[in-house]
Amino acid sequence: MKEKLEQIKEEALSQVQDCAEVDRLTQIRVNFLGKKGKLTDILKGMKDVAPEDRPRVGQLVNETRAEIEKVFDEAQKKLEKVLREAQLKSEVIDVTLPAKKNSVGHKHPNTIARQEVENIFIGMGYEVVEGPEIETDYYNFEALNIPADHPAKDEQDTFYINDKFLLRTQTSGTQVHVMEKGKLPIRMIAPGRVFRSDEVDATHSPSFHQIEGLVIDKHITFADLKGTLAEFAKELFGQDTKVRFRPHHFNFTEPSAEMDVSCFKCGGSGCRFCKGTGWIEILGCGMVHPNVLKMSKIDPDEYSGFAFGIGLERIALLKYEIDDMRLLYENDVRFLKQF
Ligand code: 2NM
Repeated sequence: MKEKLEQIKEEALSQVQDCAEVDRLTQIRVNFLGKKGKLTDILKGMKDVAPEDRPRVGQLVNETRAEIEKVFDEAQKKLEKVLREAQLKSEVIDVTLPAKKNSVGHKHPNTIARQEVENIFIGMGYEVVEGPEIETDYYNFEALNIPADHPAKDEQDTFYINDKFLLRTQTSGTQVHVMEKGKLPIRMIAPGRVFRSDEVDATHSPSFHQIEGLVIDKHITFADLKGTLAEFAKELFGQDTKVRFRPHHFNFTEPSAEMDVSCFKCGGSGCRFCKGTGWIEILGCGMVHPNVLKMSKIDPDEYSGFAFGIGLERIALLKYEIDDMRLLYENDVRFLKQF
């Protein structure tokens, strides 16, 4: 009996030593210690042992069992430790690696320019109002004192949807909507997309953006227009910026003018940027025509106002010294993300 136990123990030890997998170890454990295991078989042989020897033999079996169990437990712990270490090794994170750069996107140069212009006028107490891109002939032309036979109404310049509706060629329609509401005074800017049937080139596109401004109150004069737009130019292009007004014609304003700013590249001495003139044209403006006020039910004897229109792309091109408007629309991210 004793020899048999020794033999089983030796056998178990040798199998455990050779075992490198937890599953296999469990199998071996069952083979030796399980209900049908080798050690259990031995216990079945107890009935053949002389009764006086049974306690001693029983103790021996129990001791052997304890020893084998101990060996199994240690082997299992060892194997599990090896497994754990292998897993940890495979999951190692190098915290010293540089982080991946997060790409968060950026504003389009048009958006930057629009927000800059908006913020200057918001700072002067103006309201930002957006209107529809599809207008009626009345809001885009008639209400702005542009008669039916005016060349600007020509099919060549305007995208007509039908007899009544068209794609707005300027944002002034939005100003008319506000004037019609009759809440005075008005201090507003109307930014937005406009459409003209133009061929694409470095300075033209069939769709571009405008910011038009409108002020209506009692006693508004051309001096208010000049002071306001001179201040705007200084805030946009720098405090040293000078402005000049050249007479012009718009149907919706009288008198009308175009405003130039002193070249912010050369300071006015003349350079390639301002084509040697020292001045750069940036907007059209004027005193709102009495006919325009009347059509929107505002009494021109009581109220007067000034208005202006700025081409947004032109501002963006000037500010960022881009020489071709098409670059703003081709959406090459490598180009756009520079600004
Ligand atoms: C310009 C130039 C001058 C203008 C006029 C109006 C309105 F609706 F009040 F009559 N809004 N914008 C205006 C005046 C626009 O763009 C070059």
